[in-house]
Amino acid sequence: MNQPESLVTLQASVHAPAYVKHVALLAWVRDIASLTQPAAIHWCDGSQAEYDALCAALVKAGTFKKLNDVKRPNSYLASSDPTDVARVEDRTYICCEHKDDAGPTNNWRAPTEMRATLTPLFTGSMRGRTMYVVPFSMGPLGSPIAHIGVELSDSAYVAVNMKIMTRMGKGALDVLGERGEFVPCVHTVGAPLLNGAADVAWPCNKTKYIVHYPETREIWSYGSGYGGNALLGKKCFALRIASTMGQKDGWLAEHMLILGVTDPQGKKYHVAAAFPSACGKTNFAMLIPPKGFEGWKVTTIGDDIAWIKPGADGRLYAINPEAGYFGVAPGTNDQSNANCMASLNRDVIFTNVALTDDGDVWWEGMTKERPAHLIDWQGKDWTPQIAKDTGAKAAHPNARFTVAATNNPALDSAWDDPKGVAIDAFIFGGRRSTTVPLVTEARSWEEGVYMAATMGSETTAAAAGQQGIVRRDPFAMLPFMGYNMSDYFAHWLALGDKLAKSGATLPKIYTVNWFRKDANGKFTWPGFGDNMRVMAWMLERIEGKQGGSEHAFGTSPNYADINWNGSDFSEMQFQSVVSNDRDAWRAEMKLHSELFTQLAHRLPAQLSATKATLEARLNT
Ligand code: SAT
Ligand code: MN
Repeated sequence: MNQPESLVTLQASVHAPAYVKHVALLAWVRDIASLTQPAAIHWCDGSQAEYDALCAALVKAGTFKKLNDVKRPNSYLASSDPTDVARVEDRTYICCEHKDDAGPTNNWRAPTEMRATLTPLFTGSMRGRTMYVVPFSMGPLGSPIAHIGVELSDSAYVAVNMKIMTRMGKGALDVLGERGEFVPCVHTVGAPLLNGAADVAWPCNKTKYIVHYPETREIWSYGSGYGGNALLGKKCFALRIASTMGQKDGWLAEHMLILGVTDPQGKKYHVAAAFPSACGKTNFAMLIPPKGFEGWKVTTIGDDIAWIKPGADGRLYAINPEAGYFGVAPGTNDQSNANCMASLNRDVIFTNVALTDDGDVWWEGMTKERPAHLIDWQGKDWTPQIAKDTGAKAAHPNARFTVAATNNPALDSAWDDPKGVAIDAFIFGGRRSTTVPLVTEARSWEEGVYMAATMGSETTAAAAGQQGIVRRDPFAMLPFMGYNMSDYFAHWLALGDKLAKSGATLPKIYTVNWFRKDANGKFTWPGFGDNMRVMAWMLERIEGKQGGSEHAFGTSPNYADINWNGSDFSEMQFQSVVSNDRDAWRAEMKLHSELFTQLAHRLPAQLSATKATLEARLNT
């Protein structure tokens, strides 16, 4: 078939392969190229050959080091600029027409104002660099739950990470066809190479903007090459933009892992769990049941993001929109997460971990014995003595691995199923050294939404800024909400209402806290595999087969309600992780009040009513 002449001209001007037939895509690529003025355009086909060639080019550029191919085949280490190591929440913007629609928890600018700020920054921002056209599908190719995006980026590091993290390349363009809808994502490191200037290993800019226009479904990211700032399919699309799509179309985009649990009788459950960044989602998603839980099996569907839609049967079906894991390396070891360690045996991109003398990687907590010598994440010599004297970390606390889901030995057989899996329980957890008990079952959907909405967590290295500060992190979505937080609570309440009215059984809602500490600052609960004990209690509760004690906030297990096979966790220790201290909770409720004051403008009345009921219970 002859192509219309205009299409041929467009393809030629943006160097598109002949298979690209989407006129609006071609026109957009041309427009962004004329704005950012790259030296070349590369259309990513997503092939292994392309991945290998880009990685080789990154090695040549000094961005990657190839690791010892015997110890860690086909793997690389990237060391970032020391100022570009985490998401930048204070530089992240939701730019909708009305400030109220972004709500008080988001940074807001009017779209016209933000465009006026960004246009000069993006003008010529890719000069001297290649612009990669990165088409990707969030979700299984062609799934009715999936959506397509195209990222234009001047970073080859982004292109290769997107290959692992998404279904990237020609397959996504095939789904898009000639007229399909895609979310346009523009990313530049903001470091044009002028007059043939030499490049640096990790180009970036002191000025950073991570910008979302929910109404036109666009993402513009400037100045950072790192993680969620630059891999725009992840937090920017799959959470911030997708949450607004879900609000409009009746579904949920959540910061949740998804796992399958099969009991010894062969009955399979699916659980979705929300935790803030760097609070153990990857570990929980790959959990290996402990001694005493023979016959139980946990399998991974996703470790970070869930897209959840009501099915015709009234149940909630979840897919993992991603295809890989961008997980925290420090603390990962054969005890904490053996499945993860096995996933990392080959085909990995590490960012900001340390390099061993034999060309492998190391991070704090990887082995009991620390290596005698390393090159740290900033390229400096590191020894245990230097660490002792200066406090220098071998790996950055937010050092990451990027690896394909298919490397995970515990991958669930349905992980790529376009239908998704039906969710039986939602879990919400924060990182709290005090106050919040190990596990609580909400008495109702509303009470569960209240507990998720008021969740607090101590901040981690996943975001730039002070660490260890308790902040409210509703649904673990504070940094990832694309619209007004109060409207989001209302969306959850309305969805529950609608499903209940249809006669469906709603998933049960639980809150957990693996992170209570004792007087010496040590974690009391062993966590990791032992979290299975808590999960088994939840699943037995769903079956109506397990007891618990009701308290002000819901139902928690008694010591005897938990399976302690193979554990020596004592009843006294258990009491110290499930206890509800009245004074601590009164102080906590004040923090809920602060949140509700902040969100008052559109806060659903049911949540204030639930709060009043809980407070009355607390005071009796
Ligand atoms: O950098 S990411 O946003 O991808 C990781 C995280 O903070 O969860
Ligand atoms: Mn995350």
